[in-house]
Amino acid sequence: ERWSAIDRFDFTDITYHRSTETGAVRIAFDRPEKRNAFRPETVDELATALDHAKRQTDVGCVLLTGNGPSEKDGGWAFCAGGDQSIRGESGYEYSESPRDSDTASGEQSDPRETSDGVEDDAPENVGRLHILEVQRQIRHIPKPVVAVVPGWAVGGGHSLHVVCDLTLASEEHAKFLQTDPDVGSFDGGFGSAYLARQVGQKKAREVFFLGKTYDADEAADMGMVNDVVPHEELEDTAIEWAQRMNEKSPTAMRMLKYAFNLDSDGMVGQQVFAGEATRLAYMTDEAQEGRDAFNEGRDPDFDDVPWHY
Ligand code: 1HA
Repeated sequence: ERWSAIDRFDFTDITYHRSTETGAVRIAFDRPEKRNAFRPETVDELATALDHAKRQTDVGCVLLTGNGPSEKDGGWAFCAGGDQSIRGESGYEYSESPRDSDTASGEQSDPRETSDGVEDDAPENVGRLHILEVQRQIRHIPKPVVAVVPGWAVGGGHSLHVVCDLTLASEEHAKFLQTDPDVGSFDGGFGSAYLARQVGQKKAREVFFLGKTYDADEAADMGMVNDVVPHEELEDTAIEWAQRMNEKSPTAMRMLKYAFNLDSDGMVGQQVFAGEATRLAYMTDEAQEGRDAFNEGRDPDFDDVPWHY
C-alpha cells in the first residue's frame, strides 16, 4: 500500500494519508457525489490537515486531490467549489453548530454545549467564506502543494488549483471551469488576479467572463497546468513529483516558494520571506552569541564576526 491513513482526526469530508514511500501527504476531498464541493465542515478539516502537514518536519510535499469516482454516475472531480445547497445569505453555513476549529482536533462534539448543558461562547453559525483562509495556508505552508486534478476543478475548486504551487491533471477526466459569475460569486483574489499572472490578462478574463470549459491539454497550453498524464498514472506521477521534491534541500525549497510568492504578496510576502532570513540568522554563531550574552548578563562579543561582502 502506498498510503497509510492518518486517522487521529476523525474527518468526514476529506481523507488524509501519509505516503509510505516518500515524505508526502495526500489530502483529498471526499464528497464525490457532490463533485467534491466544499461546505464549512470540509474547509475546517482542510485547515486542520494542512496545519498538521505543515508541522511534519519530515514531510516535504502536500498533494491536494479529490476522491472518486462518484458511485452515482462515475464522474470525477477535484473540487466543484462551494456547496451551493448550504449557501446562506452571507456565505456557506454549517449543517449543525460550528465546530471549534481552534482545537484543530477535528472532534465533532457540539462546541456550544458545555458538560452541564450551559451555552458557552462558541461561534454563531453565520455564513463562512473561509476557504480563503485555506488558500492563504496553501500559499504560506513552507513546502510545495501540488493540485492533483482527477476531474472537475470548478469555481472555488478552480481557484484552489490556481493557488497551489503545481498542477497535475488527468488527461481523460480533468476539466477546468469558472462558474463564479454564474452563481453570483467572485474570487477577486488569487482565483482571478493570480490566475492572470499565470495565463495572462486576456486568458484569465476569458476564463471568468466566457466561462468556457477547458480540458487538461488546453489548460496546460494556457500555462495553468504543469503536466497532463493518463488518468491511471495520475497518482504515481504525483508521488514521483513528491519524491523528486523531497530529495531537494528543504531550506532552498522553502526560500524558493516564498521568493516566488513575494512579488504578489506585498508586505506579507516580505514578512514571510524575512522570517526565513531570521531563522537562518538564528542558526549562526553570531546570533547565538547575542542570545548567550543576554542570558549570561554580559556584553556580546562580535569581534570575530566578519563584515561579509
Ligand atoms: O467563488 C467562491 C468564493 C469566492 C470568494 C470567497 C469564497 C468563495 C467560496 C466559494 C466560491 C465558489 O465556489 S462559487 C462557485 C460554486 N460552484 C459552482 O458553481 C459549480 C456548480 N457545479 C457545476 O457547475 C457542475 O455540477 C459541474 C461542472 C461541477 C459538474 O457537472 P456534471 O458533471 O454535469 O455533474 P452534475 O450533475 O452537475 O453534478 C453532480 C452532482 O453534484 C449533482 O447533484 P445530484 O443532482 O446528483 O444530487 C450536483 O448538484 C452536485 N454538485 C456539483 N457541484 C456542486 C454540487 N452541489 C452543490 N454545490 C456544488 N458546487
